[in-house]
Parts: sequence; structure tokens; C-alpha cells
Amino acid sequence: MSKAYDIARERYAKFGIDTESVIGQMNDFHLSMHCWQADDVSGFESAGDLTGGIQATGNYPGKARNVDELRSDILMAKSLIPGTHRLNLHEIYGEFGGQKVDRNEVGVEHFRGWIEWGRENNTKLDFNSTSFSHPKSGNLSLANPDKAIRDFWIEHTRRCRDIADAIGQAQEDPCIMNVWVHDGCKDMSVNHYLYRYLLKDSLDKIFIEHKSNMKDCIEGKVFGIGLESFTVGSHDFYTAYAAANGKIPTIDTGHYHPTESPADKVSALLNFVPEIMLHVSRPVRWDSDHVTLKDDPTQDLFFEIVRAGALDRVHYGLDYFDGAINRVGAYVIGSRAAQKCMICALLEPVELIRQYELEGETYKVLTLLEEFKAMPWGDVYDEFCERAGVPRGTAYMAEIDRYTKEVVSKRC
Ligand code: RNT
Ligand code: ZN
Repeated sequence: MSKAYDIARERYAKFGIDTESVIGQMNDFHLSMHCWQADDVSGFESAGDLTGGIQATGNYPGKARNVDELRSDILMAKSLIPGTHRLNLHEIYGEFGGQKVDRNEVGVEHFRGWIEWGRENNTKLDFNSTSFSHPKSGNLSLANPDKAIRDFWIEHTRRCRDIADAIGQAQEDPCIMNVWVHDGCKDMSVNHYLYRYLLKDSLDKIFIEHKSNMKDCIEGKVFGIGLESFTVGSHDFYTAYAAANGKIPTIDTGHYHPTESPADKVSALLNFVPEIMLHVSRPVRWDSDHVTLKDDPTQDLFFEIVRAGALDRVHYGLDYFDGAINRVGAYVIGSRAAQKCMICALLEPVELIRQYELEGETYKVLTLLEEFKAMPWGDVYDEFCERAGVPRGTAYMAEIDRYTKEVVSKRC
């Protein structure tokens, strides 16, 4: 145990915070790492462009080109992140064995290798249907007025639920499946009601069968690139849908108006829906999917979860894809940043602050909130890393540099 941790433990104890139990809680805090940071959302289907209103920018050398490289990068990143974490797969990351398997033909057989890999590497899996980067993606998928196209995507999404259910069964833990579709309009549209009616109808058809080994999440958004004027799956739409149907809304922190607080959604939604899914990201001016940092909006989000006593009602997905920096580094920075936000939230003397607030002692509330910004949470996080056998502080950079030199740089 380090001297610094010892001092930190005493300082927190004065406020009734037990750092030992916080470290215990951190061990139970599992991120769902997104597989798509390893290859800029390319997937293994074909060499087609990324479409659907999202964009990965940057050309840092050595992105993963196949399933082996992707797994290697993810395991490398995981070795530098304390705790045990899940992996969030997209349908386009199936193992298709060099065959053309269309989205309406995918099955659990394409994910057997992943299920095995998850078992071998103590990694539970989550899942996503993929509506983008496909000839039938267009501007509208599940909300397309053309029934044939709509049916194609309904079939795809149903099959994804079957896959998620099989994954959940194999890992004896529900697989969390997210549905995000890019559907929207670039320009003025007088068919908002029609598109939303169609999206609702498609979702009803997709969700018709209850599955006990998976959970459904639905993710809204403000706008996508090239689809700036209208988004069918807006937040209102999905919030209403989730509340009416007991589904899990996904809060992607990059999907709101710049002055809107994603953190403030937590307590509002959790009064109406059983659980929420997060896509922790970092928007820079738009939904740019920069690497997650311990910035104020992210910290606020974790404070709100802990203050709501909702630790077990949240699924902690990450969702960013920066092609401009070292991709393993991006995983490690973003994952550790989310953990740092969580540890700060767990180290907050919320009962004490709550009491001051209820007594009307606002200056004391502010005093504690301010003072706690400077408390030695970093020493507790370092101790957590140390006990997990993971480098503390900046020491992981040497490991990433070694891996980049020995493995990533050989990809050309
Ligand atoms: C897009 C959504 C969606 C995707 C991933 C790849 O704006 O955030 O979650 O980022 O499915
Ligand atoms: Zn997202």
C-alpha cells in the first residue's frame, strides 16, 4: 500500500468515506468497450465506406484489418485497464469466412468464434445491429416507405436479437443489444409523422418476441452528417417508446444539443424506464466521437448515476472512434477516464452534502463540492490499478509504445 494512498484513505475517512469499499465497488464496475475504436468502424464485411451520418476522421497507421488484429489490440488495451470489462460488438464484426453474408442472412454461426473468445478471455459480450455502410442504408432504413427495404432491416435487426440472445445464453449473463439507426433527412421534409409511424411499426415487429437472455436498447440522436434537417429516431421518440414498452434508452453523450446536459437525463429517465445504457463519448462542436476524457460533462454523468443510487441500473458502454491517434491508446485513455469519473463519484460524501442541502445550507453544499474537486482521488485510483496489477499513472505509455513498435507498426 503506498504512502500516498494511506494519506488519501485517512482524508476520505474524515468525511465518512471508506476508500477500501470504493475500490471494491470499482472492481464491480464493468465498462462495455466498443470494438469499433480498433478499426474506425470498418468491420469485416467489405471495404466499403462508412456511411449513415457518422464519420471517423484521421489516418493513424496500423488500424486492425481483421479479427485477429482486432482481438489482439483489444486484449492489449484491456491489459492496461484495471478491472474486468465487456466487449461491445457490431454486427459487421462477425466472422464471415470470406463469404458475402448479407445483413438479412447473418446468424449466430458468425459469432461462435466471438463467444468462444469471450469465454477464453473472461469477457462478456454486448451487441449492436448495423444499419450503416450498406447499399440499402440510404437515408432511411427501418423508417423507409419502401416496404421491401424496411423488411430487409427488420429481418436484420431480428436476427441480431437472436444472436444477442444466443450470446447471453452462452455467457449466462444478458447480452445488451443496442439499436441505433441513422434514419433522417438532409433537407426539408413534410413526412415526419409518416417516418416516425413507420419506425414505431418496425420496432414493434422487431421486438414482438420476448427474449430472456438479451436486453433491448434504443438510441436517439439530434442529427447525422448529411441528414441534418430531421432525425426520425429523435430523443422524444425513443424516450416515449422506451417508457411505453419497457425498453432501455441509450444516452450517447455526443447526441444532444451542445448546451443540453446528458447527465440530467439520468434521474428523469430512471423514473420511467428500468435501466439505461450509456454511450460515453466526447463531442467536440458536434457528435465528433473524440476520445472520452474526465471532463465536466462526463464527470457530471457519473455523479448523477451514483447520486441516484442507480449503479446497477446502468450499462456503461463507450462510443468513440478517433482514427487520428494511437487506437490502443485511445481505448486506454477513454476507459480509464470513465473509471476516474466513477471513482470520484463514489468518493463523494453525498449523504453529508444532501443533509446540508435539505437544511438549506447552500454555502456548505458548495464548500464540499468545491473542496472535493481537490481531494486525492488520483491516489485511490492508482491504488486500484496497483492492486489490479495494471500500470499506474503514465506508466502504461511504455507498454503501448512497445506494442505499437512490435505489433501495430508491422501492419502495412
Ligand atoms: C452513431 C451512434 C452509434 C454508433 C455506433 C457505431 O451516432 O452513436 O451508437 O456510434 O453504433
Ligand atoms: Zn452511440
